[in-house]
Amino acid sequence: MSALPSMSGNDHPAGAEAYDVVVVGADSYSFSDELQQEWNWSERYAPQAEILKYANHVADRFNLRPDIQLNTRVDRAVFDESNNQWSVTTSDGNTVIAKFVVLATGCLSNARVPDIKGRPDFKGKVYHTGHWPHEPVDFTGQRVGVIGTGSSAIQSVPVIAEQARHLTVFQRTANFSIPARNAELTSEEREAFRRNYPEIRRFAREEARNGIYAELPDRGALDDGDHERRVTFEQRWARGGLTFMLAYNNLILDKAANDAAASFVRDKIAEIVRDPETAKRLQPDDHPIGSKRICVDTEYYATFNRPNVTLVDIKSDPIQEILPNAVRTRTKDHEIDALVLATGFDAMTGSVARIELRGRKARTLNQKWAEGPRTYLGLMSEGFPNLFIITGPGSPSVLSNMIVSIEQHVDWITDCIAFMRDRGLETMEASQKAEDQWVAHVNEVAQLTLYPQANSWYMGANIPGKPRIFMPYIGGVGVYRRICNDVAAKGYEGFVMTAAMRARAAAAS
Ligand code: NA7
Repeated sequence: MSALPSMSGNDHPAGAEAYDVVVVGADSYSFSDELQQEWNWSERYAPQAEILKYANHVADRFNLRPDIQLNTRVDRAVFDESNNQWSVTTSDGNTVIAKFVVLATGCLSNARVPDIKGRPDFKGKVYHTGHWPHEPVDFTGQRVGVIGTGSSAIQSVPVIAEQARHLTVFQRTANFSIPARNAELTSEEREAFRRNYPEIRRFAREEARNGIYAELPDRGALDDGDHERRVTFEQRWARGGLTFMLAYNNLILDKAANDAAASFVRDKIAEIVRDPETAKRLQPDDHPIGSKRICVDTEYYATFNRPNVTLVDIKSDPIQEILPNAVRTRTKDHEIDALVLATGFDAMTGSVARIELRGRKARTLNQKWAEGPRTYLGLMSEGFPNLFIITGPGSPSVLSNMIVSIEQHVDWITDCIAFMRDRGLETMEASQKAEDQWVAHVNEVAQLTLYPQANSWYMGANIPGKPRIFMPYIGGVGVYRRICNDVAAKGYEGFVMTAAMRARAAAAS
């Protein structure tokens, strides 16, 4: 295994084509061995353009385009209990009748634009990192402001700083970031992947906690002395990437272990950033490392050594309004020509919430989820028959390599629909009891970790008014897969299935 390049990362493209920002690790589809043998990944983190090329290639190679209707927004989907069908209405006014609806609406696809006074009056261009233009963006000669310091900002800032006349970064919360150590893959490394794909895929699906091809050591951070621990963290830092958090098996479980990792990264920031004041501001001190999505970067902290980059701490000097040519904080007007909002997403539930989904008794999913999302296995929600969710809340989802989890859900749902067809079953939905038990289990395991201690988007904390609930399932992708398989093997235990006749009779009575 050690002969293989390490696999990690499933970040979002932040700077898009224009920046050539490197973002995604060797996440790729596993459903076709021919596909994975053919494709030549260029780098450890393929850039946005390459990922888009791959997606287009897959669509063409498997002749998927005839089955995809692009540029179509679904406004509402209503379940008709009299005939057990969904009626799906799109924004162009068309309605489609379907027996099953699968929500593959994405966990980080609903960009969040903060409501800052004066924003509409800003005279320059405003970009959200989640809606980056497809054509190249060039900031040469401009004064640019970036609001936010999550993954998207951390990847964009070094690239924008190279172009901009001046870059001002408005930071509310400092984040932990690990060097990405991106590099071109050699042909030997590519060959090693190709030869070992069966084992790589097996390991990622069945053994890895988060679907990443990286082993979790059987040691905790405090099992090592100070020197050994430092050496281990140094090795992880040198290797780079998200697997820093897998240096020990208890970094996200044990506060003292976590503190050791956090203080190692804080020391690194102090070593890299020359101005002690700026270094201090960049050192996170209000959440355990990894409890917010850990970031990976290329020269993020070093960028603050550049003379054309300023860091503004908007916790102590809050943004008051946006003027036509500046961001006004309490103490100063920071003049800018362009503004980049790297302010994140209404994660996991945001895209689903924008669709008017009506299940039994015309109740909407938003009404049902008013106190937080409720699902059984993340796959279905009681009262919404034949409605499946891909990587929904209550499944490993964003805590895992997304493609591993997406493929598992797609396979499970496909098998389930085939099972129903073979037996003449018409509806399937989560039982109330199974859902309640699963929600309790998801919460219980989350509480065993340090995750709930951060105001993260995992908790819904970045959206004003959103219920604070740890949304993904932390039990691990291997464990979760076994649970889903067991449920299926027991005839979809915890789900209620009805035959066509019975379903109609029940609806009529
Ligand atoms: P994130 O990680 O949610 O980061 C958003 C950043 O924007 C974060 O630093 C926020 O500060 C900041 N933010 C959000 N709203 C505001 C307002 N109103 N004012 C100032 N600052 C604000 O989103 P990303 O796009 O970077 O990454 C999302 C995921 O994509 C990432 O985790 C990877 O999985 C890929 P805060 O921390 O809330 O104080």
